[in-house]
Amino acid sequence: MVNITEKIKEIEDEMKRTQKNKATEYHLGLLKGKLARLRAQLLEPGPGAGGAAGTGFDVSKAGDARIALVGFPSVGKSTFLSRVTKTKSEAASYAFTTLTAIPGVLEYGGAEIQVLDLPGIIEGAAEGKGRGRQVISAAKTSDLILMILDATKKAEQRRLLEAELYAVGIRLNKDPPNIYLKPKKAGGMKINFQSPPKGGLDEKMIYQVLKDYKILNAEVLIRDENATIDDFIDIININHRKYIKCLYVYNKIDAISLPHLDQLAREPHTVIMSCELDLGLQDVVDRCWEELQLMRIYTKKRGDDPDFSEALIVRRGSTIEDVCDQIHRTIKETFKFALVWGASAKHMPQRVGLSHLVADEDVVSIVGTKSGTREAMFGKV
Ligand SMILES: Nc1nc2c(ncn2[C@@H]2O[C@H](COP(=O)(O)OP(=O)(O)OP(=O)(O)O)[C@@H](O)[C@H]2O)c(=O)[nH]1
Ligand SMILES: [Mg+2]
Repeated sequence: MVNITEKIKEIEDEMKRTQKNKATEYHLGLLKGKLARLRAQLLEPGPGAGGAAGTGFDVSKAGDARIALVGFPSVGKSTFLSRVTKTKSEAASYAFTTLTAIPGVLEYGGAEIQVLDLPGIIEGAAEGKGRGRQVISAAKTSDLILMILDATKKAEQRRLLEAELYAVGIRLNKDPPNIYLKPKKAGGMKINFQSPPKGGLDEKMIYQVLKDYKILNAEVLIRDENATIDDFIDIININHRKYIKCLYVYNKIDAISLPHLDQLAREPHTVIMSCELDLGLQDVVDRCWEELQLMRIYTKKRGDDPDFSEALIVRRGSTIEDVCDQIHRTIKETFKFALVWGASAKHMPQRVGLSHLVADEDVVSIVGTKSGTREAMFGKV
């Protein structure tokens, strides 16, 4: 049997050789589908995949969220970890200083975020070069990827890294495609478009790729007019896809010119820093917090000052009800009203119900019907 990696290489070569035009569109679509299937096989442990290929490092999740530091060797990942957390991760001028995953804790106004320093990855990581696959598996478990880039290196480093992550099914700063696909036992193919497609996806293409996946009966509804064949292939392989936010962080700006720095800083989802000069680090941390879309809610007992040492962490868009659930699952049963101080309150304090939307750093006091249970209602139980 030909090795999966070799088959992948063959398809990639054929794709490179094939000119993109109307006539080759369907053939290229089919090749993309095959490629995605092989890559999924590569990540699955089992015969042909070379053992437990998809497992990451043995670091348990801790804190309110996890951030993974991903980048080529020597870009400053470990230096960054040592600067923003109390953990010291060895940093040195030679490549591959870090050989395993090193967790640190970033404290942010009462929230605790786990930051994972990872070994540097190299081109071909997706196919298993170096510790690439392990690093990428660890990145897949994170809520945010910090792609650490060396500002002194060529611009293509970013594209190369993105390609590695793409190959293992990580989609950065993107929502899952708005496509409905339901394979059926019988009934043939029912393919519908909510509005005429603009992204080059058509019935023939969908039919052909599904057939290649041995799906002959299915219901398909393309809800997004801009959906592409890549999006459709992602939907077929949705169990192997992970949609993760990514912040691009250019380090070592102490070593580049001002115009270059200015240009980098203008790229979307990008921050710049110098770990060496301790420049821009707080900016990076603030941006991380923003990207995680979390909020810190502080609780207050009646008559006491708010407790700012510990925060309840809820997702953006949360209500008082979510805050209650975060404190204790039974607290809603005796809930009467809540008092809120902070950005979400019209006046201080505002008396609100369960559906009130809270804001980051709000102070909340929950008042229950039974005075005996009040003690249990404040703070983490
Ligand atoms: N000029 C400059 N050098 C830096 C900066 N940050 C880190 N370095 C240097 O870059 C080198 C690599 O730093 P590390 O933190 O070990 O890099 P890494 O990304 O963890 O590398 P691996 O573990 O090998 O993947 C070290 O010599 C650091 O002193 C910076 O802001 N400016
Ligand atoms: Mg390192």
